[in-house]
Amino acid sequence: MTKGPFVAEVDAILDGAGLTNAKVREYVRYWAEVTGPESIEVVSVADDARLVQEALDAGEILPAGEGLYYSRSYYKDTARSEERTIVATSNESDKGVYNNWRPAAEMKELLTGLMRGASAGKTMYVIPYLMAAPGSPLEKYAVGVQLTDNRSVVLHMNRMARVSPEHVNNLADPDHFVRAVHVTGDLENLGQGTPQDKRYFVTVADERTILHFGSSYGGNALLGKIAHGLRQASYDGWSSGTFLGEQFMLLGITDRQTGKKWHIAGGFPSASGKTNLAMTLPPDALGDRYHVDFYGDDIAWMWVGEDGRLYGMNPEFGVFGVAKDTNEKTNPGALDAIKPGTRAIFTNVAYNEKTHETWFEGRTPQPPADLDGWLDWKGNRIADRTPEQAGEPWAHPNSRFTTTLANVPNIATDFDKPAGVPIDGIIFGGRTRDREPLIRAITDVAEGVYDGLTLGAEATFAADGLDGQLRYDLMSMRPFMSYPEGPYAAHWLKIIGECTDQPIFAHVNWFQRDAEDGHFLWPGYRENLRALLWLMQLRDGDVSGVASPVGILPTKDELNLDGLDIVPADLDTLLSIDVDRWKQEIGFREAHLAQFPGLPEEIWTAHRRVAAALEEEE
Ligand code: OXD
Ligand code: MN
Repeated sequence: MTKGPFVAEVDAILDGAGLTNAKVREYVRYWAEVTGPESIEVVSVADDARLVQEALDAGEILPAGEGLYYSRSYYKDTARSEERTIVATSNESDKGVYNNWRPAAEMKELLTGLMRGASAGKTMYVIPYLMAAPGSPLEKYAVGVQLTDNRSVVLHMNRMARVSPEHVNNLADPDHFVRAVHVTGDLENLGQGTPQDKRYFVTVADERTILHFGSSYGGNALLGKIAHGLRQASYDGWSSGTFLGEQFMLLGITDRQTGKKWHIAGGFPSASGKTNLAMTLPPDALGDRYHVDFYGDDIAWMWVGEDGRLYGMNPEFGVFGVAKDTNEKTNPGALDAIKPGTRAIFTNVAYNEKTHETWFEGRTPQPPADLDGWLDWKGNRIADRTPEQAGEPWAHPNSRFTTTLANVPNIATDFDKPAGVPIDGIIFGGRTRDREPLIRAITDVAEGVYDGLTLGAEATFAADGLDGQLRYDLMSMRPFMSYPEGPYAAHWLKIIGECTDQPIFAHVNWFQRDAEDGHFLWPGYRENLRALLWLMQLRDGDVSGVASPVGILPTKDELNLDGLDIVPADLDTLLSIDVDRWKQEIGFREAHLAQFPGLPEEIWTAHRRVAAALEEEE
């Protein structure tokens, strides 16, 4: 084949960067011809300091203190867009309730059209990445190459994934990598939220190709994270029959007295405290005895190890955390992870153009008193606000910080271990003011999976929350589902069923409130460890709890309450269930599950068993 001038030029760039995988080169050439950038650059994390300087010089990011950076995204581009997110395949039977399925051929044609020539005048960055520790048993599912025309996206990827050409050069199958194409588009003319919306965030799951057009916000633009790490991974895990890719945090607990170490993974719908729990520290009174290790705050891939245990790992290399309400009480570890020198990037928080400080709601009880130099997340001067605007937030509610895992002070020393860690417990927890006790443990696998499928949290908008109904968010994967819910449940039963030493399941709730005055019954935050310790003791047979129709609850004596001041009546409520409320909940759950064709019979059996046990309760 004779090479035209453009192809020869691309080849020279890839040679210069040492990118030798012929299939990757072909992919880069193909999309360079479609998107038409002015130049191409292959990225490695070693280039980060130079790229940061270039982005500072270009005004794309701003200095935010020593070794800290600030970025602002277009004001209509600040969050994931679920309605614009699609999973496409060539097989209509992949259509589920939540995956927004469309035919692959149609989507590829549409996206190619939108992307054609759309990177004109820009640099196309080639980001070879790995969503795993090198040597992981799931490494072959973790390889990807993102193309992006946005330098700030590169800086974020350098923090969120392992980035280097070496991750894609010597693959056993050179064609087995995720093709992840990101084109920003003309953000000011995309009709966001209108009938003419041009944004499309498509995962062509059976071709392992991601095509995202029309955003530079992390959740839509960092393709290693949500599109690959969750949607593609869960599809790969299912189609290979070998693993689960879930929106789960992962932590470890060590009992220094006995030397025991446990690991817990868990799914929490948004605004239910997942990141804070993942990074939690023990309460002061238990700090001498227990140590908590942080592994991951957002994604876990889980598989069955040779010893018959469930293993898990966090495929990410960083944290893309919600800034709002991060403070010394809620998450001191996160504050350490974004302190000067960490090279963290803040997005859409408030920024002081004179002092380079940042601030977001909940960082301190009150915003800075001296308004001089402060700009809100849109870049407008706070001091110029009219009285009507005075109450508006300074930071966007979905403003973020991006930092590497290693910056979190209690990062596990073995977080990078390719073998992953054995999982002892899987927990689910949605923010609910009633019905859910502090913790209820579930030892039956089908009942545990059923509990994950019926995970819900209080709706955040009044309109969604009819009659105290929860917004169901199965396994906290609703926005990331890539294949139908029936097979999804069957795949869960298969993977956990293959374990000869199965993890225990549990449902937790840190947010129960008093029915009369609304106060939180449980203090939350670091105290949450007490519930997890009980769960691990139950798994080890050191406590036995009391049976209830919806699982095993701790007795008051079993829960370690050393140093905790809690009103006895509140504790009674936290450790009991409201049978009438649960009977009503069962009806809601039935309607929720009935949407999913092909749900395994074991799940319906578990549902009926819980319903019958509730009927028998006085
Ligand atoms: C999310 C995230 O949107 O983790 O869930 O950023
Ligand atoms: Mn998430």
